Amino acid sequence: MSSRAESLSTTNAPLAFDVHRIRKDFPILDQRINGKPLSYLDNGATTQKPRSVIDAVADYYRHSNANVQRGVHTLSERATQAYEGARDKTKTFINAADKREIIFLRGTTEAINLVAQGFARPRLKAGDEIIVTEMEHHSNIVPWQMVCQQTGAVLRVAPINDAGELKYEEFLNLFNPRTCLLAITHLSNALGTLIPVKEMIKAAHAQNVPVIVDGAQAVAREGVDVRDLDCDFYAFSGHKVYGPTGIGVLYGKLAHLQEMEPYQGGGEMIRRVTFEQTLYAEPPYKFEAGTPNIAGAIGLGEAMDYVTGIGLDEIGAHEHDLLNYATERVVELPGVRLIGTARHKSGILSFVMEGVHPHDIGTIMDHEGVAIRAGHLCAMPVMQYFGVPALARASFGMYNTRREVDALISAMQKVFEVMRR
Ligand code: C6P
Repeated sequence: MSSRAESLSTTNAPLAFDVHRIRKDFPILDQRINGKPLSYLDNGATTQKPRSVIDAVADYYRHSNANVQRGVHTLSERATQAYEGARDKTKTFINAADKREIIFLRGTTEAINLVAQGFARPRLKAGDEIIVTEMEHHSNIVPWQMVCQQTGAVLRVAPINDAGELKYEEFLNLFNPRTCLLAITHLSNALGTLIPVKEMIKAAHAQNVPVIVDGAQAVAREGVDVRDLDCDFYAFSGHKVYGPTGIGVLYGKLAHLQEMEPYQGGGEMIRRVTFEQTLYAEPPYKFEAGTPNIAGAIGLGEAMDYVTGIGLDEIGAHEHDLLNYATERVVELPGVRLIGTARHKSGILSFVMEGVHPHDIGTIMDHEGVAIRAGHLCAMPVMQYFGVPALARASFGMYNTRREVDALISAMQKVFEVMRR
């Protein structure tokens, strides 16, 4: 890359934010795919891992591997300390009031299912209503449909407009005395729309309606303060915040967690078991049945340290710069339509190209070394709204550069070239 291109890559980023130094922390980025330098633009699906996270996981298996909470030997104490240390870090990362409010699970999907089955199901009666938005990921639709089927409750959907923004007045009009829960995304994975979660939580609480926020896409981009948001529950996945797969977090207000039913039984989650009766442990252990993903939690703690070290404001500013730059360049291309043009967006650029199926876009781009996602993005209702079978989506992470956006644009030109031959 020329030094001019290098400096262009970071023109609008804050001074202290050095994307090239950051890139060196991610070993996977330094490779060629199909003979071209890798441009990894699929961070909405999963983020890459810095060396410190990879090392922390390997180090745990090399030096401290043991089961947690049960052993009296040194390794078990070490593992327990590291696992609980990760819980402390998570508490700080999202500014929870108490570490008992942090439950480690497999990811966002499991966290939402736990709230659906453990919190909503025992409370819902036939005719009660749950509100979601039209831009939800399937993980924030299907668990609610399942609980509606089980209880006779009804799903109500807050509509979106052509820019992919929530129709706020119509959202407010959905509330009525039967409304029992609001389940909303913080940042749409298909449209990149940032919705006004804080305002929506306030509106729901004014009607005594608890709120769960799906933070899968927001947590690595916006910075989350659960006390400032005042959400009842917040769900996210470790692998989208530069941590390992198979580990995620449900934050819940302690009072809710104390009342809530566990939805899996087994070891670790009990206080006393007899054949007549079982007494459950206190939160968070009540919800962590079985041996947890200890290495995953440790890796997630390390990822949070890494992200905090770089600074979420800096990461957010850098990704906004990339999104703005990419948007400016994409709108210049004839035959390309952006899907998701909300005023408040973050990190995600979805589009369709005239006469080309998104899967072909993805495949041709891969030949150019550019990794994007193509498909329904687990958001079929969004596809239905925009009348498309699928989307192509570039999604940015802290290590992406303007040069990679340029590679994306060249790859898009290549797509037209190949398909119009
Ligand atoms: N979205 C994407 O490419 P899990 O699979 O549990 O880690 O996360 C599920 C999930 C929930 N909510 C939102 C807003 C999401 O974006 C995701 C995961 C990936 O967009 C995979 S479909």
